[in-house]
Amino acid sequence: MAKRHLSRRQSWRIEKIQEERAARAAKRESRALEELEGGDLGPEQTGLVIAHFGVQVEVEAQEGEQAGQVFRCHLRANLPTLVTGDRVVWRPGNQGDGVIVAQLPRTSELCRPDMRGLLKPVAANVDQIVIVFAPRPEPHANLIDRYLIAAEHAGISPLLLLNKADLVDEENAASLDALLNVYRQLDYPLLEVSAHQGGGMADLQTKLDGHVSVFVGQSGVGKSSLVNSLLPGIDTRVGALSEITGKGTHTTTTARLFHFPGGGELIDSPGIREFGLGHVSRDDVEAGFIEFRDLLGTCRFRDCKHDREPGCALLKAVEDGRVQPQRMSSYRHIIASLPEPEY
Ligand SMILES: Nc1nc2c(ncn2[C@@H]2O[C@H](COP(=O)(O)OP(=O)(O)OP(=O)(O)O)[C@@H](O)[C@H]2O)c(=O)[nH]1
Ligand SMILES: [Mg+2]
Ligand SMILES: [Zn+2]
Repeated sequence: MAKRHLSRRQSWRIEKIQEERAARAAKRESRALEELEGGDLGPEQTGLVIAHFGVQVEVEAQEGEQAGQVFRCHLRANLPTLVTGDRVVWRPGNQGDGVIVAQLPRTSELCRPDMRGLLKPVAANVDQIVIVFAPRPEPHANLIDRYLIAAEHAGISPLLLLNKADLVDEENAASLDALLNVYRQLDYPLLEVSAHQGGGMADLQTKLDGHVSVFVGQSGVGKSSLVNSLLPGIDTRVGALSEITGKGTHTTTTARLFHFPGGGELIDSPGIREFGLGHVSRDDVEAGFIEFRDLLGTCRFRDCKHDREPGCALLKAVEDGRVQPQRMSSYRHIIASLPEPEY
């Protein structure tokens, strides 16, 4: 479709229509909430947010007779943004609806900036980030490094997961192996699996048992397919790659939490186009490169930018082979993409 240039008047109309639509939705929501609050609400109890839909969330009851049942809940005003994995206090209403009263403190929070660069939590209370990639769509080391920084920043252990191992062929084997080697050398845990053919899936299950994990990665790498393979009967939606671009088609639209029968939880999240790191500082980025840790602070100049300064410990380490050139260039790329610091 050809891009149409909208006149200012047209853009203004569209914006106005969207505003009116949002206002109507907010009004409907507050009426629904009023009605619930006016009726007979059950006692306050704890629950787990298992999915998020615009102004409402799905909460799984954790106490009493209804434990395990799912309720569509409305949010009281002034609540912080809730995400999948959040623990909440809520009150059941009638007909499977409920009201969230409070958010309980989080033990961890994985965040990423939204389109406007504002920090947005993606999942709460997880203890493992599974960074999924595949031979197709083509993996980007820089994206993996960004996830690793976010994981280190949030204090959550990462697990690197190459899915679609059945698609490794003569053409892509060498470059994939080079990519995997970068992370093997850094001692990051790494698994190769195929959601379709089942290879490696038992090892993956062992790594997930007893943990609260979140699957992250580009659209189309097979996160939801992995969920379906691990949890027969779940049947969450998967989508083919675009024939034109070879990229994922953004099939999963909301993060959703699943339980393993033997204990542990898994959150499937929507794939991303790009993972900005607007919320971290230069120091955070450096801390996210674990192989830099012993080197930081040992450059000749205290304010060394590790660019071409004499006596730079990082540049020396690259020369000596202690830091991999690929990681150094990834580091530079990420630093260059950070917003200018404000003084
Ligand atoms: N060959 C092969 N294809 C796979 C495998 N796992 C998933 N796929 C295919 O990859 C495509 C994308 O799978 P999804 O599970 O929807 O990917 P996703 O990561 O959940 O994508 P988003 O929800 O868009 O983020 C589908 O066509 C799957 O059938 C695998 O192990 N081998
Ligand atoms: Mg998906
Ligand atoms: Zn330096």
